[in-house]
Amino acid sequence: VIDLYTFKTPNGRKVSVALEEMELPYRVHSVDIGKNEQMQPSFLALNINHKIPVIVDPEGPGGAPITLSESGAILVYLAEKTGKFLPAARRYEILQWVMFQMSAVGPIFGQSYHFAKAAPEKIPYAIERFLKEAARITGVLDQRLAANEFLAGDYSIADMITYPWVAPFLDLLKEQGEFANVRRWVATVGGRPAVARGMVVPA
Ligand SMILES: N[C@@H](CCC(=O)N[C@@H](CS)C(=O)NCC(=O)O)C(=O)O
Repeated sequence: VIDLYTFKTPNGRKVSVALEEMELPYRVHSVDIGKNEQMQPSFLALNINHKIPVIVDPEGPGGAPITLSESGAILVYLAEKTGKFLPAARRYEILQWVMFQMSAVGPIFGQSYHFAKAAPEKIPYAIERFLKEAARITGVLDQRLAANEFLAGDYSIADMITYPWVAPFLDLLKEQGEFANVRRWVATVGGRPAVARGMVVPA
């Protein structure tokens, strides 16, 4: 059984969605980052970068255990372990969109949320800079999804990794654009039972 260390955030839910989609048995360990539990020595032993998600798979490559952080690496690992959602024919396009998520969608949406909602001080320059960039990135996804049902060929880890950030953010970006193709894709991906199950982990 895979141990998943996670919390109710977009980055954590990428992995619970993937585990549900791949039908891999897993055990959930909630790490409350609101209470700084990620700073406890027992968690730092799993990830010196003190961030969820982390998985521990006792049956990793070559049968040896593996401890893995960084959601992009985790999703590639799980896809290769199961042979699902990363087909060879579309591998590099899927990885392109996985990396777009990891380098653009996640970090910029995270900063947008921080400055627009969480920051103790409202800094108009920062709010505008990050919301504008989040809207530009969503516009890129919208263009891609205008001509494609999913981000890269059939439904893949690229969609699983992007959905948990984009679905809750459409509301924050409602003044920045309509993003009709992204909305259609959010409805399709969000309608998958495995996605619905993964998005409520940890309970
Ligand atoms: N690049 C990382 C980002 C993970 C991340 O930002 N995790 C946040 C929660 S969503 C966290 O654990 N923050 C706690 C901290 O930084 O101390 C990934 O994709 O796995």
